[in-house]
Amino acid sequence: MLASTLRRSVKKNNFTVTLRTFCCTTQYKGLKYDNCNFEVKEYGVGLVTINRPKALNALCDALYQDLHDIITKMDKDEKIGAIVLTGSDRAFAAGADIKEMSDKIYPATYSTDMLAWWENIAKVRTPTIAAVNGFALGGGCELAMMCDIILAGDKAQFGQPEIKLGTIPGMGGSQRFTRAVGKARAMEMILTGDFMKADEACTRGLVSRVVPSEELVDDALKTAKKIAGMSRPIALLAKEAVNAAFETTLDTGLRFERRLFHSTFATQDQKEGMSAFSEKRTPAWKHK
Ligand code: CO8
Repeated sequence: MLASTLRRSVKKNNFTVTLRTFCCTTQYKGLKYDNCNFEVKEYGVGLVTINRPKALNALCDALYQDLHDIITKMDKDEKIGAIVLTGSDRAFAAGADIKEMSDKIYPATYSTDMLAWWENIAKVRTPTIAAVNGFALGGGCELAMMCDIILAGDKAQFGQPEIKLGTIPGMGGSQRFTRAVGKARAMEMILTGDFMKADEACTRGLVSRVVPSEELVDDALKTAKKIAGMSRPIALLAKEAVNAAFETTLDTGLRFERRLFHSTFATQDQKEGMSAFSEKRTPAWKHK
């Protein structure tokens, strides 16, 4: 009853505001974070905006807790089919918080396995898009690379400048950056600390597309909406298949892909998708 009342008001009134009200009546009610903002769009997309402007969105521990909390909630929400993570026009994130890190000593970094928890963001099963405007440096670049797709605003800059601080990437930069752009360029970037502009990042395959920075978040939301409009279990299988390419030999990966492909025939959505094609209509996914 409540939902249908709200859905009616959507047609007459302001789309986003009304639906946000609907979302706030569920598991997101009253949630507020110090270091990020979020919205749940009616079309099944979660938008998380890193918000620590004084430090160019530097990734402090409290920011991790906030991000992890909201992204985990969204990941568990069966109404959400894609998550967009973004920052500000000036910075997606300018790295780990240098001031928070500077006094740490080796035994504590090792015994707490410092930074290992950030890998939880890469383990999210829902498809994720990083919408990067401004700086994505150090941990910020690594966080973007934990997402499934990176879209860049035309003024975005990527880099792993840890060497200038007397340290090295610690959250995947030496591995994911190298896989994305190849050894020679990754080596040059990581050894010099130089930044890479959006166009080059796109040419080298680090980012999927470059768009005018003012259109970036809308573009990312549109892409996320398209993904969220697919069958949820099939999208998860597709994501798992692509990710396997980074972990296995070609032969094992091909077999894994084929097994996942076979498993799609156990879903109602495969029947629906193929029937809808034959009947020249839009599929009505059951997400089963
Ligand atoms: N940590 C803490 N504070 C930061 C950071 C950071 N990474 N980056 C910027 N800030 C702060 C500045 O200290 C400054 O604060 P204040 O006004 O109080 O002095 C404010 O943000 C604005 O910065 P700037 O005045 O420097 O702005 P500019 O436009 O002149 O320069 C830059 C922008 C080029 C981005 C510059 O701020 C910079 O070089 N920042 C550091 C970038 C960097 O080295 N990043 C890598 C950090 S190390 C790292 O990420 C290790 C990875 C391991 C995993 C991380 C897990 C979280």
